[in-house]
Amino acid sequence: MSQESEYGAGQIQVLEGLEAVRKRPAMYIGSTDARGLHHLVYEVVDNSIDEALAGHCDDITVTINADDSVTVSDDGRGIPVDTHDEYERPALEVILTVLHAGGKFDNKSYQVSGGLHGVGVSVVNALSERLEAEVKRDGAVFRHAFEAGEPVGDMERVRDMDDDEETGTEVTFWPDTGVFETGDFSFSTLSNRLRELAFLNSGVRITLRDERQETEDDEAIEETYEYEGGIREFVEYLNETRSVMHEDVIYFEDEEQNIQVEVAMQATEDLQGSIHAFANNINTREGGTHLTGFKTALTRVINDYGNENDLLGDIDGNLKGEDIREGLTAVISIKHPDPQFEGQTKTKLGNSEVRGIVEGAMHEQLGTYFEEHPDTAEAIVVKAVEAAKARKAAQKAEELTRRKSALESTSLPGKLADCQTKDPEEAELFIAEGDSAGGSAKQARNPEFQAVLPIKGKILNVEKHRLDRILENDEIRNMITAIGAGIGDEFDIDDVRYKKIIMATDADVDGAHIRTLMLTFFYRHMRPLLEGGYVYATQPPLYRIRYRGETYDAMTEAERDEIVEEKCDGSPTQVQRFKGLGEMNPEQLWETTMNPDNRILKQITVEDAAAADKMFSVLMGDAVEPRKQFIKDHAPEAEWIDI
Ligand code: 0RA
Repeated sequence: MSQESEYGAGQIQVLEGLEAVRKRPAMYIGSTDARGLHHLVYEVVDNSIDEALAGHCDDITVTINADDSVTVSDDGRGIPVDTHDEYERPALEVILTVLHAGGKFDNKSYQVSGGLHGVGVSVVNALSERLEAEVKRDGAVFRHAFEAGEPVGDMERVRDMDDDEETGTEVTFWPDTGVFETGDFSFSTLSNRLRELAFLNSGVRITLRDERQETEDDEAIEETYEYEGGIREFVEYLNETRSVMHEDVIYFEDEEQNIQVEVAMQATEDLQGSIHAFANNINTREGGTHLTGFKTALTRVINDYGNENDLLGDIDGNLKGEDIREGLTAVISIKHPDPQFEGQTKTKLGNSEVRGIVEGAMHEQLGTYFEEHPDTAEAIVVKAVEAAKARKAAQKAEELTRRKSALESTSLPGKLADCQTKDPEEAELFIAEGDSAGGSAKQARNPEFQAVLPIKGKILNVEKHRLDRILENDEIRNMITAIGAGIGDEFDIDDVRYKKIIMATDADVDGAHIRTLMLTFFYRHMRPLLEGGYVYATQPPLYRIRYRGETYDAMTEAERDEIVEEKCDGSPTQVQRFKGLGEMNPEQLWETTMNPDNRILKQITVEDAAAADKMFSVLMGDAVEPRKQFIKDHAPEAEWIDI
């Protein structure tokens, strides 16, 4: 019997759709690494958020179960269960098996998901070994299960409920281990995104539970995010460790042409700005029309205020946008019925009408705010004037380095041992802590493609200095010239000389500190380097164990003990502890840390700009108490700082 006679036309379409997803998962969820894995959760949560935005849901719970499956439940209307006309199957089954079916069921006046990868729950289903859905609606509980996206049996009506009004959806899925490179959900990754969603959608309560490990009192780890103040509270959260220049967060909202605009901002004494733009709950890292509208209006309003009140006397001409944005924390969030996402990572908002709407709203409302709060307005302008002066000083310093280097025979730093290849794709730069590690690395390296730049221990904490001071620092200037792509606004990723920039620091507290200082510098002044995944950290072993002519390396004490027991019958010939890279001889350094065949590198990525910003401001800023708390909270993971 041929397949065609077994299945109706609708069923064939379903199977073809699922197969397409399983064949090319990355097309639907971006990737099959940890990022893609977490995306499955976001995809389901987005549907619950849509229910919340439509006013039907206020509680969402995400549970990482003990068996590494995830359950998302909400108290929305419940996925419809009545029979679908075209498919002659329960709507629940159609929504979970037909690509993009979700939106067609409801004339949702406002559907926010469907943005970046908004592909619908059917994609999650296709990429899960198993998925179970439980729906409460119409006075009954319904269940349906799927394997690899295909229904297992028919939807069942499990029981009637006493309470006719009780509704909701609960989806549990077991990600397909054959599709994803990892099945390990990260509490902190989920927590950052769910917290962000709670900030962006005020009033929604989102709970994250982790049932994989229990705490001392047998409780699952649980956090709840609920912010009545929405993005106002987001800005307060980002500014927790910064000294703010005015108590209240400036906030306004507007709606035009069915486009909702919200802006929250607060100026701080800090030097780092922290501006985050969202469209339909998606972090538009590449910016777009909403951000442009915001920046244009901000620059104009502040310059107008400065001119009218004679506050710009000390500088020629007007303040530049970057002067004004120094130390400014802002969140811009728009919700659009038909968002256009552009750019390399589809995180740039393209809708041209948005620019004028945001600009107009900002101009009017910020103008009014300044009239009503002249002290705040003046403080902001005075700070921007200082920033403009520092910018001009930095420009001079930059011109100086440029001119100086042009005069020198080679513009590369003298301490750099460069590699032979000029192809960035192959070239690696090891930034080594201290002259002894640097010296060893220079001997150990393969000079064809490995360059070594030793830096003196603690580089400048860039979180606390403006660019003019930063450029006076030799270690930082050496890094800038070695990497070769400029700095700050001038940074051009296409000019990088190495596509692997490897921080080679010791596996101790000082090493962690130096890594953090370097990362702060990369994050604040060469961010595309991190976004492009060009930054790595070495993970040198802590122990080397010898037994019967074999050598084993251990990254941790536990691993050492395991090797001693299992490989050396409990009595190894030698156990050597490496205190630092500088103590390894060149051959050991090559074998353990530099040889691409053996070494373990940790790629540093920035998943979430707001979380990274928060981390750097807490770790590197002035406030001491929040830093202690942050380190306490993250102590188990603090050995490696993941941003
Ligand atoms: C289609 C139509 C309706 C709701 C939903 C889908 C829905 C989907 C999900 C996914 C997770 N939670 C969800 N909650 C609802 C509208 C149903 C109606 O008109 O009653």
